[in-house]
Amino acid sequence: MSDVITIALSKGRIFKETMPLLAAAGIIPTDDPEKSRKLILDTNRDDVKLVVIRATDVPTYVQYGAADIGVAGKDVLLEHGAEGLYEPVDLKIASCKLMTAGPVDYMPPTGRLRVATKFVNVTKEYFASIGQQVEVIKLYGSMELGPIVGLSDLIVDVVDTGNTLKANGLKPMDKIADISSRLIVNKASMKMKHDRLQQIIEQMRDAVEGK
Ligand code: PRT
Ligand code: MG
Repeated sequence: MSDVITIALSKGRIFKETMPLLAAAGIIPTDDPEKSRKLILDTNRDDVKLVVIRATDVPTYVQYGAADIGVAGKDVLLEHGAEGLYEPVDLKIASCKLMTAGPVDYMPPTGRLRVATKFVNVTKEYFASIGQQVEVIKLYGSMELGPIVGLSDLIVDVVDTGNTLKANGLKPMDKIADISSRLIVNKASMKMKHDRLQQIIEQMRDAVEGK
């Protein structure tokens, strides 16, 4: 039904931290994503549904209009490219840093630097921007293993407390970007469902700013 507003979210920290902001916009899910197997959650509003998907898929759903709006980490948006998306509000949730990291006793290799990451595009751009030739190795998770098993010299990953790096004998090195989650909006939806979307955007923005 084209009249429905669909909001794309991932489980976990983004879902948890987005709930109070959605509540401020008068939207409350009637299913719990951690308990339910449903991928489409109903809300207190007949015209609003939530789709709960992988964090990295959120920009894709919104880009193609499968969801009208969504919440995605800036890390995911940088990697995706954010084509066809508006990014009207920094929600200031799920904050962390996108960083390079390496062994605590890191020594640069004599040959070409190898970097393991799930952020292939961002990593290539970053090292190009500092004029360093690298070989980027795509992984889908547990990047911290890379340097331990000799797969790579460095990794690029998001870091919050740094405890995961430390527990694996790694240290944070250079910051690539400060990260927080952003509200993203499909450009066509913004025209077609303008008034209702604008209201949700404004109410979430006010909630972020503590108004
Ligand atoms: O889990 P899945 O593969 O489905 O996707 P995901 O890992 O991208 O999703 P999720 O829910 O874990 O993260 C969603 C978003 O939260 C990310 O895109 C980031 O924008 C943001 N975020 C904030 C983080 C962290 N903080 C964070 N600490 N995402 C991941 N982490 C990881 C970190 O890489 C480390 O492995 O959590 C672990 C603990 O971090 P430390 O530094 O506190 O030890
Ligand atoms: Mg995760």
